[in-house]
Amino acid sequence: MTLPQASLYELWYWPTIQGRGEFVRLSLEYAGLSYVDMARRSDEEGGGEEALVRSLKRTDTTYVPFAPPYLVSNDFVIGQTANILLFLGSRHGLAPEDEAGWHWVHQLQLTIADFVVEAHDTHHPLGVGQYYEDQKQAAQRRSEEFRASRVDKYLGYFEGVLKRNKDGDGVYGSELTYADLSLFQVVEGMHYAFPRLMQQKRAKYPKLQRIREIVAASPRVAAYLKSERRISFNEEGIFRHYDELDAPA
Ligand SMILES: N[C@@H](CCC(=O)N[C@@H](CS)C(=O)NCC(=O)O)C(=O)O
Repeated sequence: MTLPQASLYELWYWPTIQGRGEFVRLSLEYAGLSYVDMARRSDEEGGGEEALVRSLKRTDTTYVPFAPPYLVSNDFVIGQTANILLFLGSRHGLAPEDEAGWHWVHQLQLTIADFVVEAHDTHHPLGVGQYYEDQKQAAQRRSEEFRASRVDKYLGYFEGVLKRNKDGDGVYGSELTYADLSLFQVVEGMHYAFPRLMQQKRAKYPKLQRIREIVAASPRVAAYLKSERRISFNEEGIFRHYDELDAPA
């Protein structure tokens, strides 16, 4: 497969949301890799949602992904967020080189993926194909449980992982990994979606707050966050703010 431009990678993801694509964007940006966010191009240039959907029927590879995000490199096409990050991390210095560390960081990324599903299901507990407005009651009940037990279970787990690493600020060793970039995104997303809840919990998770600050201040990510490439959080993505789903005032 030959890329049309001098870019290393094509990223295919929904053009108007951060969603799961953001975990990939953050790794690409942090590592300073050249990529084209394909569906964010204009319709004339071959971008847009329809182009993304059409691209999933691609015939130039046998490795057709099930859903976005997916990445195209000169070698192959690769889907599933955690898998893409494992690939990028291994190739571009964002994953441990030793076997145990390599699997450990992948394991953490898969746990983040589980958390992302649960965060998404707070506003869509009955089904992705139905409007939020048609499942508001169920969303309230689901969010109550999420806030009461699931958030602390996951964030407490990640805080413990960070605390146990005595060699650096991230989840493993002295260097940041793709899982640290993903934890930044999770904390950002949670603050956007559940601002009151996260304000109450802030002091419980100093290591997570620290990794959030470190990633945000890293020069390439800082430039990215200020750029037009960073799509704002909104009510189409995974982390959505619905005031009624947040902790009571
Ligand atoms: N496990 C996959 C989930 C992919 C996924 O659910 N993608 C969403 C957008 S975030 C999508 O467009 N899904 C279409 C579908 O499931 O029909 C991953 O982590 O990449």
